[in-house]
Amino acid sequence: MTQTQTSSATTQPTAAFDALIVGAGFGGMYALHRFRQLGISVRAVEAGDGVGGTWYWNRYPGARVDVESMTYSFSFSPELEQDWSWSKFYASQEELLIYANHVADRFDLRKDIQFETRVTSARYDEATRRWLIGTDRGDLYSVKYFITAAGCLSATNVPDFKGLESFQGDWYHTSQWPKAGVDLTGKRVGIIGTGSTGIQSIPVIAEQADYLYVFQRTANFSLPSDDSPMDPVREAEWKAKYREHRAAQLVSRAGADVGSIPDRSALDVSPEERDEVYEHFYRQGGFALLQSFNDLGTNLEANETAAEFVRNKIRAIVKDQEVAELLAPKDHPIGTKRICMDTHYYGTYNRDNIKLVDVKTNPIVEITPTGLRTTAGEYEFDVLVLATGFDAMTGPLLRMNIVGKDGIELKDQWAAGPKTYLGLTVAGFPNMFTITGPGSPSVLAVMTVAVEQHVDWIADAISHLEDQELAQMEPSEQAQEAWVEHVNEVADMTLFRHANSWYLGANIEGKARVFMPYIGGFGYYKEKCDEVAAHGYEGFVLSK
Ligand code: N01
Repeated sequence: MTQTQTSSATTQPTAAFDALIVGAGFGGMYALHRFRQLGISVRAVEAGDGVGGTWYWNRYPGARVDVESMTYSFSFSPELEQDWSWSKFYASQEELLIYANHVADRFDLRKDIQFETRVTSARYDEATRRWLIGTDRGDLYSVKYFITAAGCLSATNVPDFKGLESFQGDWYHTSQWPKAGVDLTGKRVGIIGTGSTGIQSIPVIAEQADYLYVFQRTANFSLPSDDSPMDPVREAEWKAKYREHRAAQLVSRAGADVGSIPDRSALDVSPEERDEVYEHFYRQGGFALLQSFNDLGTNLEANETAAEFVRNKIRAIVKDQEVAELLAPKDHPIGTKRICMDTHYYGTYNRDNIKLVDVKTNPIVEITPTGLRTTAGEYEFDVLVLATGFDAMTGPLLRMNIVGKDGIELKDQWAAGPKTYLGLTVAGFPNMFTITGPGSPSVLAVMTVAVEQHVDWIADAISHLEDQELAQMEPSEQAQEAWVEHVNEVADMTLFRHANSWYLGANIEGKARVFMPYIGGFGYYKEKCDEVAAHGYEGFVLSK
């Protein structure tokens, strides 16, 4: 196994490893731990100065996970599971970052992570059958295996607002929030964006700021999330039965052990009974409401009953009915954009220091030195917050300038949308593995479960290659096409194409509209991956 320091001439590799992992979020951390066990030399490269990925970068006020903490944690170490205690049902960003750091310390990960280093290029060298990975620190690593764990929502989207550079106050993108925090006391704040991030941060910012303008282009559905402390009884039950819960997660639809699946349509019951069912699940908080009936994701008429139930909740909470109507989404079925989870979001609009500005009807014209101008008027504020999201899924990969065999650039290969085999590999890019890549359940599954499944599969594939003394593995075009077709086919069975979402790349100008994650179910997907491996890596070309 190679781990050598070599010369530092610019075109010569500066060091060689068997595997290089991009990113030290949850995926990269587990990959590092798991690959070390294979006895290969491995290095992780991370742009931040610490571990944690999403939870390292997204320090905006109110940041919190939308999956129950007991579920959203690593399963690879039963000792870790037993030792760790979450203080809340849904952990805050702060607690998740502490957890990530605990894992890094506990498994001594930091010594193999190069922090404050961003991968800027990756080129497959066919002569040596190795990847050459360049960084913004001048490294040029030669590696056999190139593993991307760069996250699905890590490429920040700062829209090209006219005049942004002229703004005289401070502006922040929520995913690059300063570590020291931002004191908004006494400040007039403007926030653009009402996705999950905006919806989580608006109530917290409104409490601190003197005045808050919310610039909303599209209203989103948000459901209340449970902010209560961890129930010791529930924690004890999970800890006693962790293995059973984990096994259930692995065969589930979205990587979460949610109990029984409903077997009836929303249209099979009376409106009164339906609303009672919705009320029951709404009170549970989180995603539960979307699992009230079996056809909310596939039948527009059924979906509309749930959407209207939530709109009525908004109308009941928000006192000003004009504001309520603006906040009530009417342009997409509920659940076809990532559902948001909030704490007192709608109630925040009853405060007297907040104003909702409709920038769909009256679009933003420009950012001015003192605020922002729409086609209807001007707004003055001291601090601008951009909660404008990400170039999702493909963004983090394409920003690395990846070049495969025959000099083919990934950005060209994916110009009409990403194509992968199992969301794990790409034809023409041998020995490159994409943890939670497009075409895998990724953002539609609990992330910790999704990354562990991918890392385990990749580790087995690497073991196979090493044991058989094989030089490379890449999917055949045919296997890739068949998988892409299947990914599209299952997406077409749902209502997801009815929304202009980042799942489809619709939030980025010029980006191809392709439904990127795999929606056929995590359990089925895992089975398929296992089957491919069990059949000698069916669909792959393995070569000496
Ligand atoms: O980003 P988004 P996000 N002018 O893309 C608006 C995960 N997450 O960071 O919809 C005006 O959803 C844009 O408007 P529109 C979760 O998976 C999870 O909020 O394009 N507005 C939209 O309102 C989530 O889905 C958690 O019309 C502009 C907003 O900015 C994903 O991350 C918490 C604009 C962007 O919303 C992304 O969420 C947070 C423009 N030019 C995030 N450009 C939890 O776990 C954009 N917008 C709880």
